[in-house]
Amino acid sequence: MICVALAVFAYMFQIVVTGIHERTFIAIKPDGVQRRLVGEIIHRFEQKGFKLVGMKIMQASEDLLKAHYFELRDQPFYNRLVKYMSSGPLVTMVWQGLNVVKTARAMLGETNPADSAPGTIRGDLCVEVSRNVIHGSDSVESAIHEISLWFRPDELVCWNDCADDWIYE
Ligand code: DAT
Ligand code: MG
Repeated sequence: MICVALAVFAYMFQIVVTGIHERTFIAIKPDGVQRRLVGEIIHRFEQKGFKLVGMKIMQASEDLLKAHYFELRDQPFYNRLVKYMSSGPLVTMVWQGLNVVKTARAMLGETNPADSAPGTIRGDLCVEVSRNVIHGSDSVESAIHEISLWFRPDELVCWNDCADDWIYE
């Protein structure tokens, strides 16, 4: 009985205090898919120690992309952005782990590849801001919103990661 209570407490502690169940929305854009960068990008997130809990390949409608990029609707590049993002398949994913939102953004690099440090995805794999191969949520709130926009709850998989004990203390 005490063991069960301790296990439940440890689980709740992990969720509430350590935040290892934080999730972020990542999309490999049509240029990333066409340029065969899917494996390279997934490899980086796996190597880091994050857990993949959702993934699909899809061609998104302009309506979905307009909802996704709603905050940018007044930008001069908005229409071109929606056209490019809907022009071919995307690989959409949900990754989970401690501080995954902030860390994924650091792994992506800056919005403009020219400002992105070597070692980041955009710093290593692309050249121009309008072909920057990958999207990542910019805050925990955006991540929650974007995951609900792109995935149904039953498309996300909760699985027991044997590596967790070697990634988290
Ligand atoms: P990020 O994708 O780094 O979160 P963002 O949300 O400001 O950047 O913009 C969304 C996408 O719009 C970005 O990944 C590429 C495109 N974009 C941003 N600034 C642009 C610009 N000045 N010209 C063309 N496309 C741009
Ligand atoms: Mg953004």
